[in-house]
Amino acid sequence: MHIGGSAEAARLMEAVGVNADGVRIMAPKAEFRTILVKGLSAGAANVVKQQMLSLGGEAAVASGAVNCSVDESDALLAGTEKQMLRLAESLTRQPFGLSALGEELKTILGPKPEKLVCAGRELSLKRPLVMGILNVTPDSFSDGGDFFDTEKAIGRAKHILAEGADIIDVGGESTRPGSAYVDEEEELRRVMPVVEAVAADAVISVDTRKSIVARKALDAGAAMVNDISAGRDDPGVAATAAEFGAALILMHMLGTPADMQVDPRYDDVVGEVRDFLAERAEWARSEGVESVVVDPGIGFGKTLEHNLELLRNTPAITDLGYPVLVGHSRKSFIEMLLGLPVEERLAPSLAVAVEAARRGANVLRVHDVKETVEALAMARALRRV
Ligand code: 8Y7
Repeated sequence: MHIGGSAEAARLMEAVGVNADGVRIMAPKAEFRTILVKGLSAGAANVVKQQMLSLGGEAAVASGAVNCSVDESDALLAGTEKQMLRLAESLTRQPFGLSALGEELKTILGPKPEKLVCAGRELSLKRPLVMGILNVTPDSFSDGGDFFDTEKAIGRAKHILAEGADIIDVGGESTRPGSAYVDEEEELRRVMPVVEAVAADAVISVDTRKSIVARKALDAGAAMVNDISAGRDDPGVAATAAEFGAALILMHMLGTPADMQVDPRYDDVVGEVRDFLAERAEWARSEGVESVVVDPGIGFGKTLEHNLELLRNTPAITDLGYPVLVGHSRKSFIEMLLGLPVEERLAPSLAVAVEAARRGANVLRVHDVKETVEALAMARALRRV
């Protein structure tokens, strides 16, 4: 994992008085990176190790890889960003499937997305964005359905904006574990008045799995579609988002909202979530979506340890090259760790927001907008980036 290294190094170099060319050349030498590559053949692991050593870096491989007494080995690459870039370049000319690894390393080392374009609006990703949650449902778990009343919901949307939210996520279908199905008329009846009331003044994301709901909300001025099924329930969401130039949030979920928390299992939770998101993002792009956002789906078919592992490894998701959304706010994994009821999960939710942002998350989906904006601003001031 790396933490804002070359940006900090570049800033220090500018302060030293280095010119722009110098910063470009030297900053990659000032950032140390470690990258874990999984499942190389013993031969490939040896090539990677030799290359990395010749570049002055290191590649830690299984002891049996050297004499091929094991078939496979992971490799922990360690070196400066510059050494990693040179490794990527040389691997693209190698056999044993290493050219694909070279290309993947280039994506990981390449520039991170700087903005999110959605329906003609542009959101800068230079700082993490805060997405305020607005559930327009009678059974949402953490606000008890307080905002089901349309007037109340519109008032709440305005409040979320005044608190500094960059985006409002408006949802008419509860996805809490075991929740009931909501038909499209009902979902539209809940969501549309809010979208119509605030779309002119705000970036609205519509939280829906149905393309018909997405279409009506986008038509009324929404700019994003938040699909927790990642297009698996209704593949039409991607073409619909594409038609409006809207951003599409693709979230990982194991199982369905009804059964997802029944004994979720993974061999490698980070790898499986990452591969799923890579596949869904490719699919969305093939449907014409230009602004894809990926989301590990905290709490959607995950144990406490799965959630923690995904949050710790946020960089493995940002490495895909798409903006990353994290939705951790007040979720039950906090209760599993700390035993706190939902109304007492603010402090741990803020800690997760700060740590996720530090690891490269671009959008934080939260209930407590004002507190999250303040926590992120303070944390950012201390990092100077
Ligand atoms: C998430 C979400 C929920 C999330 C995205 C809750 C709708 C449960 N969680 N959408 N929705 N990511 N993209 O606690 O983590 O808010 S519903």
